[in-house]
Amino acid sequence: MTYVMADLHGNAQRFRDVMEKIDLKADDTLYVLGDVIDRYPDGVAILQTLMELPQAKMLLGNHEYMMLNALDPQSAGDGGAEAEDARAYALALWYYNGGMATHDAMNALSGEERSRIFRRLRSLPLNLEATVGEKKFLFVHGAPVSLCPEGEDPTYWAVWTRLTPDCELPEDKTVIFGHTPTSHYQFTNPLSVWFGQSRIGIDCGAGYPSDCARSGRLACVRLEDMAIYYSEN
Ligand SMILES: [Mn+2]
Repeated sequence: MTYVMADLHGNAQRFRDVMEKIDLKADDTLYVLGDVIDRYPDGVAILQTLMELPQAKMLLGNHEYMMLNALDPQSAGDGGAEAEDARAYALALWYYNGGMATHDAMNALSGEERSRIFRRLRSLPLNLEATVGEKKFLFVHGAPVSLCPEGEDPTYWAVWTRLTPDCELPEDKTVIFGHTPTSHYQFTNPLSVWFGQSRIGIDCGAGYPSDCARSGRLACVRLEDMAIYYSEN
């Protein structure tokens, strides 16, 4: 079976809850469409779990991208004043978006383990494709990289862009995306998976605070039959 989830945002309780429900088998595949880290404190632990899980295939999200830009020695630039400014800005942007809890967890690791995590994150794809039965799917965090306008940075574009309900998308495929909570497309509380025109939004706000007026949860879709599993609130 083929499962898809996105935007876990460090929420180990919601992740565990959904993993128990889907009860992943050795020949299943679990696509995780980015933003495993930040907001809740367990993002690094979930990342480590996914790195050891042979069924897991992960995409880069804007939060992993922010962490690389803020911490990865390979993103540090040449050490000049301009590079230092860019680094300081990257850290501020990351903290503004809930990165501090992740930074604390990274600081508690050995340098070797941090390097292993950076290496894995740097290697993550921006999009993935899969055929399930007769249906073709394109997995993205924010948007299909094939639509990146000329002159824009493809990584930045793919992880930060928000899809609209009617923007043009590659035909003949269903695009499954995270990044933009489904409350942008429909009013439901708690948030639910959104089915649009050849696009399915699955970020149901697992990163929302638990005392938020709109309650978030982690969603996982099984593509063979479109069964949806939600974390309990
Ligand atoms: Mn995102």
